[in-house]
Amino acid sequence: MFDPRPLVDIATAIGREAGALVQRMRASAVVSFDTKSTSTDVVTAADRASEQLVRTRLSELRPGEPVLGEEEGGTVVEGLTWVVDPIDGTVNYLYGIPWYSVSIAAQLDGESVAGAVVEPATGRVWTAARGYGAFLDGTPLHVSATTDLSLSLLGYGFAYRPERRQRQADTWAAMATRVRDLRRAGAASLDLCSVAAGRLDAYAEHALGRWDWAAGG
Ligand code: LIP
Repeated sequence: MFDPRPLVDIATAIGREAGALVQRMRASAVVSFDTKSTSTDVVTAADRASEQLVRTRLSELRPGEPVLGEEEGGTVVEGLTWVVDPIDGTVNYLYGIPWYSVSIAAQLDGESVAGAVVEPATGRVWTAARGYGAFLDGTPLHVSATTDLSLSLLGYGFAYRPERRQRQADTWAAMATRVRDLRRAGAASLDLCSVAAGRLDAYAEHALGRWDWAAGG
């Protein structure tokens, strides 16, 4: 029977290395960045350096296995694909808000089977393996028992493109009177981990990148 746990160990080890790199770069005086789809969709030098490190280490530890990364692209193929967000929560990272991650997942035929979400700012590591549960620093996680939408704490997010943001804001407004409350923390991978830990009752965001949700989901 396929055991995904060794893939978690690899994702964790490489995620920690990349996390240490982005934290070192964060400590530098200036965080250099470019923009992508809009003037607010930033990519820092640390995003790029992190993805290059992850790709290099995966080629060493898992030679020949394809990688899909936010900054250098790639595709999900049949069989095993590594899905990488080198810094999820890039705007938080740019502003010095300590809620960002290095997110690495292994997907089998497009379905996540193993993942690690590393928090560089705190050193915390969220892990999961299909069939073996989810953990924060080795402690088992459990989702909340909330079943009533009106008593649910809902995590939410917004895309970068204005037209999509408006539709998301309309949904956010419509949900505001139907749930306990809303939270927008800015890193989907960690927000999904919060659901696993019962710190959010649910998370919703339209049109997330696969790299945003692959490990946290
Ligand atoms: C971010 C997501 C967040 C979403 C942001 C952005 P990035 O990913 O984690 O949930 O609301 O728009 O997509 O760009 O920091 O990797």
